Amino acid sequence: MSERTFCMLKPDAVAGRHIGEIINRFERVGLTIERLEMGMVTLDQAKANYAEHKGKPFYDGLLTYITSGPVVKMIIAGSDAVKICRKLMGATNPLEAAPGTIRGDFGLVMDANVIHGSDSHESADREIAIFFT
Ligand code: D4T
Repeated sequence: MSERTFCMLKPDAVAGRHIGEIINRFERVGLTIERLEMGMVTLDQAKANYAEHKGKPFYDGLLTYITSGPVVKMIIAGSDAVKICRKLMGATNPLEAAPGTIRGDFGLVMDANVIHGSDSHESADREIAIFFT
């Protein structure tokens, strides 16, 4: 069944000039880039997106990092888009992400792990509402 997910290329992906190569990975499996916008994440958007991590030791650094430079926000559509995008992204920690995955190929450390993608349909709806108001 076709569905939509939210993905964001984080500041390190943009600064590293990896936008084209990463987007290509979604398109070549047959997913559709339905909406795309480059810009800064506001502090309010960052807090809303990472509410589940509030109080954790890495929370403040996460907010600082995600608001530190331009990102690319996307709505990606296709069959099982949520799961396929997570599979292409690889494990959260680049140290564990397999070679061939986005984080495995472009990431080095957890603090700057290249890309964010919704982990469920509910998160996708919530995150699309946060970032595409
Ligand atoms: P995002 O949300 O960025 O797609 O990542 P994940 O869904 O794969 O992972 P997450 O929510 O657990 O982590 C969000 C974000 O926080 C950073 N992080 C995470 C960190 O710096 N230290 C940590 O211990 C954890 C768990 C990396 C991604």
